[in-house]
Amino acid sequence: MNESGDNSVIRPAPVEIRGFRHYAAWLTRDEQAALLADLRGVLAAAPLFSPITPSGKPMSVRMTSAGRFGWYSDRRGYRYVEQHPSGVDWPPIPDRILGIWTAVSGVVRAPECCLINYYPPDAKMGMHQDRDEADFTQPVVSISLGDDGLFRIGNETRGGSTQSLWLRSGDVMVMGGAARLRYHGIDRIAPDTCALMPKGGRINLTLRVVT
Ligand code: MD3
Ligand code: FE
Repeated sequence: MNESGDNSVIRPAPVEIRGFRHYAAWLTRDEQAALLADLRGVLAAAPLFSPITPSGKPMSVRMTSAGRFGWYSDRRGYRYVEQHPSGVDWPPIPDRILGIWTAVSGVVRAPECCLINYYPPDAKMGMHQDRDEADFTQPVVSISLGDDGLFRIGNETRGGSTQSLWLRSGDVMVMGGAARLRYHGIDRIAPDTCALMPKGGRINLTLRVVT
């Protein structure tokens, strides 16, 4: 029996990069497909939308959330809100996703937000910090599905040297400790690098404790 409670899968050991723990190919192909099926249910209840940045431009990444809180942005700024823009509560975080948090996060609190980012092949996400949460001792866990994404990790302040790595379908990352406040972003997606999703693109799930 391994950490995630599955006795038939040998899980890779993580590689440490600037304080991030990168578990390459943590999820099997079958688990990725099952996760995608779970997400179809979430997306049916809470469809993807294009957040507007405080500067007034729509983000190229489309988003939605599951859990008590969802991440939201408009002209008034970035924040967590308790309802989807349609007015409905965010759907619950699927159990399979909570199981991944339990296996890798190393903390006892449960995630309160599962942000679902969908990257069409031409989308990117600029360098930023995740600092809308109340407790930075709680890690962030990220799960990648679909096409490869070029992830860039910097420092706790803007600028300085950065390191890049490709995030592939089934990879899991844990950002804890000093890495929690590092600048990071997605420079580009490599189109048609994964057959998991019929129309291509990349999905990233980020699990966070918000309060
Ligand atoms: C480092 N998402 O949603 S996941 C985000 O692939 C975000 O969609 C990217 O950055 C994506 O905020 C990167 C890796 C990640 C996620 C959260 C972090 C790295 C992080 C929080 C703190 C530090
Ligand atoms: Fe982020």
